[in-house]
Amino acid sequence: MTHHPEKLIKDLNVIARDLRLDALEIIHERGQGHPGGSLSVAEIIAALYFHHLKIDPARPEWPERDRFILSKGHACALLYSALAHRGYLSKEELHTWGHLGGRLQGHPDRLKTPGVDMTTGMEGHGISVGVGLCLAARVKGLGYRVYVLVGDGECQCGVLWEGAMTASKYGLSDLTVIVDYNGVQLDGPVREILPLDPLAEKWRSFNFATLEINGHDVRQVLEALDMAGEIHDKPTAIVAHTTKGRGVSFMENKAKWHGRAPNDEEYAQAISELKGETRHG
Ligand SMILES: Cc1ncc(C[n+]2csc(CCOP(=O)(O)OP(=O)(O)O)c2C)c(N)n1
Repeated sequence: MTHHPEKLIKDLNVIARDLRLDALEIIHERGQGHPGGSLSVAEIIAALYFHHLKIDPARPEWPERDRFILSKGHACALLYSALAHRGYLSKEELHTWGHLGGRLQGHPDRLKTPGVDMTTGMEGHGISVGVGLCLAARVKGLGYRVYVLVGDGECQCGVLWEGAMTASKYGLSDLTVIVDYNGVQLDGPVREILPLDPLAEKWRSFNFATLEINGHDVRQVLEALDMAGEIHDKPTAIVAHTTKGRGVSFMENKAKWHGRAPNDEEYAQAISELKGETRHG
């Protein structure tokens, strides 16, 4: 496994913070969006887009590029922020999110936004498309890998497990599923609505190599992604324990902040906390 230098970890943590700031800015500006599930995936997306993925922003359709599917498409404020920081979009365009006729739709649209590999928003389907992309790579002899980020609430969708079974049937070792296990879904805690535990065992029983990590620890994220690359006979699932609303005290672990934009006062408080100026609660 590669050793990841301190500087890389530090840089990725700064990027994760910047992505949170930008995501909240555009959610606030637009007056809608999904702060909770965007804030929970900042380190995962930073690690992927700013280190791990084999991508080239100048060639978003490069056939050999790694694919990333944000299956929990409602968290696209964070993804769009990453695409802007990584050079797929300008910072100005980031502020056109949701504009009629614009390239940044309310949920990710593969046909409109450079850097988006699957149109998502209806949860449950990212793994199945990821399976198709992996099989296509085999047929075409292309050497890319496919990463699918799913929500824990999303793991309640039956169709997700159909995709998982198929990935396992074909031994798709180029597929890595990352579960954002933040414990909260749209209207309450996952364990109360439809419990998933033991989640890692579920993935193991579907014949995935399965790792459990702290999804806010950039080093653990990078190491898990590396380990997935060393498995050659089956797909990998990374169960990443995270906090919904991570970094903003009054949003953390609150279903209320699943799909609601902050007002001006809440936004100012959130930004000051993310910048490390204040922390309430
Ligand atoms: C098939 C489907 N059903 C319902 C929804 C509406 N919906 C949007 S987000 C969400 C909750 C998702 O929870 P989770 O996957 O845990 O997302 P996170 O907590 O990470 O934001 C729901 C039910 C949807 N997008 N797709």
